[in-house]
Amino acid sequence: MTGRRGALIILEGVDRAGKTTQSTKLVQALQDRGHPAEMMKFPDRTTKIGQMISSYLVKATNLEDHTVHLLFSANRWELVPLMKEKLEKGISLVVDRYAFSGVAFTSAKPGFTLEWCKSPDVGLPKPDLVLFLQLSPAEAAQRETFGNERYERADFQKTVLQRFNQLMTDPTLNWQVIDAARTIEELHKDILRHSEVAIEQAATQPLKELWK
Ligand code: FDM
Repeated sequence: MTGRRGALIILEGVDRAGKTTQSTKLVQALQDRGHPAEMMKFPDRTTKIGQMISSYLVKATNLEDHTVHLLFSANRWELVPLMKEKLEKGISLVVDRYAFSGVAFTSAKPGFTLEWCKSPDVGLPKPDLVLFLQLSPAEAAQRETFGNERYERADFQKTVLQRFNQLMTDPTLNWQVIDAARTIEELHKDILRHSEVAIEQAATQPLKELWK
């Protein structure tokens, strides 16, 4: 590779923290500043695997818990060639949810360990930056009400937050916790600042593998 590679930037956080709004704003701001950037989101509901996941999330079908976990992971793996191609071309990817959501949501179900949940995602492209949009359950409750999809329940989301907190103790990853209880513009400024640092650092470093 001769040129600068793009950075892999992930936005994670509990529901209603503003991940989608912030991902969109970040891509626009990076492009405006001359950094090639594109947005992705997981699950990507447009693929065949993504359609199975989507049907499960809207409760049109039921899937066994291990099975759906592996489908979420397969949905990331099927996009890895495309992700690598873009990163190598110098395009930074801003990704709404990644393996961390995968682990946090499944391990919030009874009988699942963090280790088991992480294993199918070991070796995915390693993010250069993971932004965690932090919002307390009380603050989240003041925002609009949950929709009707699977997992959109306050008690379950509380356990998910605990699992995210466990994942964030991993020092091999560049986690940045962002206080999401502020205005959209305040959050955006913070997120943009962290992202520009990550893009600068990633440019001259090889892409690594997650949890390896
Ligand atoms: N989710 C998301 C998982 O359970 N595992 C995963 O690997 C990923 C990426 O799916 F409830 C959950 C998280 C959320 C739902 O919602 C997807 P959005 O609204 O499409 O982000």
